[in-house]
Amino acid sequence: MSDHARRRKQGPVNQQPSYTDLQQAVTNQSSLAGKKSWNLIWDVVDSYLDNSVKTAHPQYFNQLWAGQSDPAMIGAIVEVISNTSMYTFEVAPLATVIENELISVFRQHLGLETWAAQMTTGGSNSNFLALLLALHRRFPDYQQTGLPAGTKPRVYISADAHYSMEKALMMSGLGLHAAVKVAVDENGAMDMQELHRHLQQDTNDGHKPLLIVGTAGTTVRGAFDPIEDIADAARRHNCWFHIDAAWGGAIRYSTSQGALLKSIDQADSFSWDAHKMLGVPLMCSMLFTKQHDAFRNAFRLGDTSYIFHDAIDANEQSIDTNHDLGPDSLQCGRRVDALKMWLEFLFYGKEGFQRRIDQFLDLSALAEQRIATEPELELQAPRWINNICFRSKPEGISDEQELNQFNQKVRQSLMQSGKSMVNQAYLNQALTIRLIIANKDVTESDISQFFDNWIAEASELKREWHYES
Ligand code: ABU
Repeated sequence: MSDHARRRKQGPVNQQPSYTDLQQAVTNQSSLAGKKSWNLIWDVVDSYLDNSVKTAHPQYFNQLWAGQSDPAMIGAIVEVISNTSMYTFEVAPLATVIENELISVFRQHLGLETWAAQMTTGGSNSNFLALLLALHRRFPDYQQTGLPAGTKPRVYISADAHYSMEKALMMSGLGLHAAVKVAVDENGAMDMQELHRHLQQDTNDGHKPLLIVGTAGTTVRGAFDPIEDIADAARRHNCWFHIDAAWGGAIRYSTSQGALLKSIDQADSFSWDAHKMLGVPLMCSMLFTKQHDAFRNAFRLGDTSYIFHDAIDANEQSIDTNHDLGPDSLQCGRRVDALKMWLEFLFYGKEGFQRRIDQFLDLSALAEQRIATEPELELQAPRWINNICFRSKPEGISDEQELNQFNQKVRQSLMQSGKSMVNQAYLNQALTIRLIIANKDVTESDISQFFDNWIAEASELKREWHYES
């Protein structure tokens, strides 16, 4: 296993196997089931790891998470060995204490010392929970009766916000028609004039503004919505203010950019995925809220006497049952996501995290400089943090559709050759290459290598392009 872990940082980043080949291999494995063969198990382990994308590779820039860290990886393996669930102290004693301590450490790092917090299954889940908290505060009978008849709540998100908020609206029963997508400015941040206009218009039309979601680090541009202005608007319209900082939360550690999050204590809730920039294995997510009884009010319900014994056994001195984390969670079974993060923190400490985030931002500045010096590359959006949005703009190709096709092809060729993996997205109608620097092992030479790879592939394609046309 350790051999595999080492190899995941070397060689091609991706084997790009075909679906048909993989399906054939898996079907063959299936036909060998039931023989209690350890050889089969190890063959599958080898095949699985050999055919996985090497997300710890220094040429993997594809997602908002990357890399591999030994303390965290050990935590993830130990968590599976212990195989327990976070709902009761009874079955997860040390895990409960570690989770509480980890939350306390992160509260302190983020400057949210007095807030309540819980671990969730991911950023999408945190955003859904934030919506439920907002609903419970506004409609105290929500648990029993759902929405009062005739109420038309509205939820405000920026046009660049993560799609999970729309799923949350669907799951809550509010439906997508409750979503108001607020336009963004030229830097990708929520346009405050537009937000005010929508709030006023909706109030006039009899809707109930319920929740405003500000994003701290949008998925494509890495933009930060104006926190203080949104907080002010939320106060004036009696809205819950949630900050989705799944991606950008770790920027709090940055010595140069940490101020982007300086006013987060003005929000009602704040979500953060530590598995993104802090590089621990997925998942490791948290939801923080200023409203101390919010989790209890929203999530405590049902007959739980079969599992949470604190009410029943309160007088039995011999059983310590007052530390269960389950009652305030939306899940029943829940993994011990805290352990891997706890080991990572113990190993690197706050200073280690600060150095890591500063390094991401330094390398991002380097990438930006390289783009500026290359005549056939262009930066497509101002850089906020460690998202770099660029594209090739080769001489002789000016049609926007053709540029989209060209850049998509370069990306695909790089991926197919296993040289580099980088993602694509759209900014308005223009395809953009989204380079994410979130692997603590990436160095300056890896960034140079990435651009060398990109430019070589683009030059080759440009020759073919002009030849064919
Ligand atoms: N939860 C957002 C992750 C998306 C990405 O990795 O690009």
